[in-house]
Amino acid sequence: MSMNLHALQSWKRTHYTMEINPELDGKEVVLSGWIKEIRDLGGIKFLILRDKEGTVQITVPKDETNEQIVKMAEDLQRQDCVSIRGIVRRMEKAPRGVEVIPKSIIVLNRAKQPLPLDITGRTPADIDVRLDARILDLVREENQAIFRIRHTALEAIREFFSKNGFIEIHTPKIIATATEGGANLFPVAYFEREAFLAQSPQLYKEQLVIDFEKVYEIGPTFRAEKSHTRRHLTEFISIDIEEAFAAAEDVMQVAENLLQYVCKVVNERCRRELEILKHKVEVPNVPFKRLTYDEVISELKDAGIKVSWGEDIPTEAYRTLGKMHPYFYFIVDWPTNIKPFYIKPKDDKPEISEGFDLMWHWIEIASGGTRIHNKELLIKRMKEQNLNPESFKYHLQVFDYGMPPHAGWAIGLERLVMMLTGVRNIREVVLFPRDRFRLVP
Ligand code: AMO
Repeated sequence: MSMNLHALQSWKRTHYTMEINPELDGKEVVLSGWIKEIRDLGGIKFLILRDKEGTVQITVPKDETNEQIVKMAEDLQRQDCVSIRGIVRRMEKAPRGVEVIPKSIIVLNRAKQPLPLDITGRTPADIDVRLDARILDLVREENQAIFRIRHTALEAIREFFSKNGFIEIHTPKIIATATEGGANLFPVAYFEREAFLAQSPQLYKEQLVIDFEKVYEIGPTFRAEKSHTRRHLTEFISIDIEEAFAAAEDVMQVAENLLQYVCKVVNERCRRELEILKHKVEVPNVPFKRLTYDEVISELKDAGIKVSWGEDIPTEAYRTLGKMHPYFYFIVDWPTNIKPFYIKPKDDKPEISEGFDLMWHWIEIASGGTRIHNKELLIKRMKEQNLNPESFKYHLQVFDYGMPPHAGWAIGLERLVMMLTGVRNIREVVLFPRDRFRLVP
């Protein structure tokens, strides 16, 4: 049947699939969506219709249905886009105890067969095949669950920050100088000049505490990250906070309370999604364990792994540490020399910093710390890290405007969503992931 716009008005959807229940028995409804599955039992044909809410069974009893509808149903294929007008029927044997008997069907668009993927997910495909046909891949129930959990986590995060007096900011993503050191910056041709994609909102969020005191940003960050692992992306969403008149311990409490809240909310609001993923989210108790860098080194030594003081902790060592400390824990008191220039050295022991990392098993979820708010000390630390203070001119001038003591952190959203969904590859929780080798689609 060909459809003009006027005709389509009378085909306006009356219900989403999940609103179809046995109480609607006998009622006429209009549903719109995509064919997910087709089963033919000879005398009877079952179509599973999917929309954004879920699925419902469309049943075509061939001898009771008019020939034209039977013929149309016979021609339907997976992922065809359709509207169906039909009568709801209570049916114990059907999923959720209900089915819809079609009176008329319009095909809004046909999907080209064969599809590159099994949209039911029963024939598993390699992740690269899936990502190449990502739009089709996202139709699968598991992916719908992952992105609903991601959505709910973001909703909870914004609720938490609003309740706790933080204001949401957006800082520029095209910038002139590196914030996390020059190594993994993406250069951009910016008219006659060279610019970079922001690695972090670090400097802007620090500056903005003068105006707003408590700020947060949820935004994209870019890292020319060569590591091709299951937890590294070249573009990810960073959840950043910065707070005036605060030190590391204050913002560590914000982080643990936030994580506890997000776990609680996802558990409450995403029950169905967690069931689909067969995943349990444990709501952590606060406070989280706080291990010092020295304690970590010594625990690793006892486990037969040598890390010299002042060195970063290698991935393999983290894996061992994660086994000793399942779930969340902080690592505090890092050597100053392996933390960024803006992290404050301890007043009484400057070789140790007020920086921290927040770990989940063996994966780093967040890092942050108390910042330096004294301009001279900041310049000294820049020089010690071979950075040129001249290129931070605009940042440094703000320290003449009454910079308060402040602290903050950043959580990687995708690593958080890995934790909430139980998936093991970070690419699974990004719609269109970007890594060392993937730039399309
Ligand atoms: P850092 O560089 O540790 O800190 O980043 C913060 C958090 O972001 C996540 N993350 C990543 N996620 C996916 N792919 C990557 N390549 C990647 N790199 C980092 C991690 C990490 O803990 N400015 C500081 C934060 C601060 O001090 O406020 C910063 O950017 O979860």
